[in-house]
Amino acid sequence: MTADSSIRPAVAPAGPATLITVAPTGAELEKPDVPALPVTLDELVTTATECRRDGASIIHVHIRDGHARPTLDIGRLTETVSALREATDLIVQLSTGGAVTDSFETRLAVLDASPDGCSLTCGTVNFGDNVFMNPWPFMCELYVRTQDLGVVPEFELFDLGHVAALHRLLDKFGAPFGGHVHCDLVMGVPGGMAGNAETLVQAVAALPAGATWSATGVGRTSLPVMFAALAAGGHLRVGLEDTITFARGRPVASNAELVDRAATLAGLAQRPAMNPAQARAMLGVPDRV
Ligand code: KMH
Ligand code: ZN
Repeated sequence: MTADSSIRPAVAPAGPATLITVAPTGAELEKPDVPALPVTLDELVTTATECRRDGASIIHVHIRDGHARPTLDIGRLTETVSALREATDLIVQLSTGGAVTDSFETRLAVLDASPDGCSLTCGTVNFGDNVFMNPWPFMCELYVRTQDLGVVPEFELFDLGHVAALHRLLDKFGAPFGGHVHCDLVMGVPGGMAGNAETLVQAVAALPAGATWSATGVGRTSLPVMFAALAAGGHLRVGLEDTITFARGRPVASNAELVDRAATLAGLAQRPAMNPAQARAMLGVPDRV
């Protein structure tokens, strides 16, 4: 057979590249229960470097104190942002959700650490036996602060009602810093929306026009949500914050293996992992000066 530029490859690219976010730590797990959890700055930087190598473009960051307990200490957060920037070109997204026990005041102050981005949850949700509080006035104050300080928010949606609250927020205050709306569907939290393909399709259909989105399935919903997200044109978030079991009876050995699996599946879907520069362009996150 002769080469012919009009012959198309048998497997055409299925869509845009895949943004992979790693959420390595969270605020709920304890180090003795999950030894692979990065809780020191050194462990976090090593994790970030490995995850960047394996296909992540964003790191969603919760930090711990000297006793490995969750903290929003502004000095530690600032040091963490600069250490991650020194070691990698990942987009550094700080959690403003913190732990369910954190005050609104300390959650708002997270932005003073000058991250590239932050999470912004669009409503209160039952969270296992606890309640993750995000009342409307708090959401508004946090959103306006992201606009004033030039931090790109990622809208965390744990429930379909959060999608409605996102529309309300954008209607009232306009576009986010960076000009682009990117959401993360956090699925399968006990108390939030279910982690399955039917729910994902409903949530995606309700998103603002032009928004991009990632999805993460908590616990055993991790794989169904990942496959559904890839099929529906979405992006992926993985990490120990959301999943501690790699396969039945087999704990996750490292965040990097979750990123590696996500990148492999994205590649099989003909939507390979994007790099941080591509992610910045898609999300409207400015280059670092
Ligand atoms: N730790 C949860 C209570 C976020 O990072 O913005 C909230 C959370 C969401 O993880
Ligand atoms: Zn988080």
